[in-house]
Amino acid sequence: MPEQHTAPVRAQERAGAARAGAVAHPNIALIKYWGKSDERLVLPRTDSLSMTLDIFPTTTHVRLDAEAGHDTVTLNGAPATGEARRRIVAFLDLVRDMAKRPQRAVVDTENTVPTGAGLASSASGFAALAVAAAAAYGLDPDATALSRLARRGSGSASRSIFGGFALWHAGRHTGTAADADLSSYAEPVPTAELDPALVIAVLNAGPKAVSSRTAMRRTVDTSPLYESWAASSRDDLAGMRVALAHGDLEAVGEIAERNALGMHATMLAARPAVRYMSPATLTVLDSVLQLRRDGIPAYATMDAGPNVKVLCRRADADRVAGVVRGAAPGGSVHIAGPGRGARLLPGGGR
Ligand code: 2P0
Repeated sequence: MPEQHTAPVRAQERAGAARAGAVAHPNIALIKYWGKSDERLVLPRTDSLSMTLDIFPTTTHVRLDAEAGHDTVTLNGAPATGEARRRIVAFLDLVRDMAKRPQRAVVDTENTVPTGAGLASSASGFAALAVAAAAAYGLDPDATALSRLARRGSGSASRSIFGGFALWHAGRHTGTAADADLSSYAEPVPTAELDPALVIAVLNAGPKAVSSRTAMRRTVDTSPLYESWAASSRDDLAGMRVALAHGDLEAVGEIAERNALGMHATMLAARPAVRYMSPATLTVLDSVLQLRRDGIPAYATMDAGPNVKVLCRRADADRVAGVVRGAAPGGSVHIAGPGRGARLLPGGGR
């Protein structure tokens, strides 16, 4: 085949494939995303920084169906309904718009993380969907474009495109919507040798009372503490980047813990208050303080739920997990390390 035909043929093959599978992992923010500057484009008020995990993968398959009049979405073996379905269909509409292909899709997603429990299932979910849907619809985005696309599904998903540590840029809040959209994406953050673990205490795997989307909107709109947290989060990010570059786990942990507690303080001051922490959360936080008193570097972070994630050295993870398990006998405790970024499964995923 003459050389000049190679690229178009490949593009045609991609366009013809119409089926793809992808896997992505959740991430836990050490510098939190809490608050949007644009709801439709999912632009955050502040930069955030996370570690992608090596546990709790989401696997998603997307197949185009030229005959179908609507999308079929299955989550963990059951038809998706309500808000979950609406968000996935809106995301597919965006991909269809970009690809200029109208076909409806059959989406099948398996989450291994408890959905809606503040463990970032929307991060792994929309990262896997972005990778699979882009491929199925014949798009060929680079990692930055995939991160922007995943962001439109759920902000934190922009970070799960990448493995290890990732920084999500809030982007420019001035100029056109297109400029703002282009300027907000995640990218990998180089770190010195760190060998970190996150010990994850799942204290209540049930769905949360207030969605993070609603809670962050209420916080920005009503919390008198919000602007000061956003300002301090910028300083925290600068300190975090230095701590990661130096491989200074104690500094990483101290900054992560204060950033998370500050975020929860903004919500407690919202009107009406949003409180995700439960008595079990506080018991685990006490056990983390005790670990530090005993000379083990261990630092807590919490998201939009009662669960606690404890950052420590990999070498200390079993001991930390034992202490956390003792503090939260009703929960389950998991040890995660840094995981890989979102990726296509070979052979269209089947
Ligand atoms: C984070 N969280 O940085 C923060 C900290 C929860 C607490 O990202 O509205 O599900 O879909 O963009 O990504 C949870 O928010 O929210 C979240 P949307 P998302 O991980």
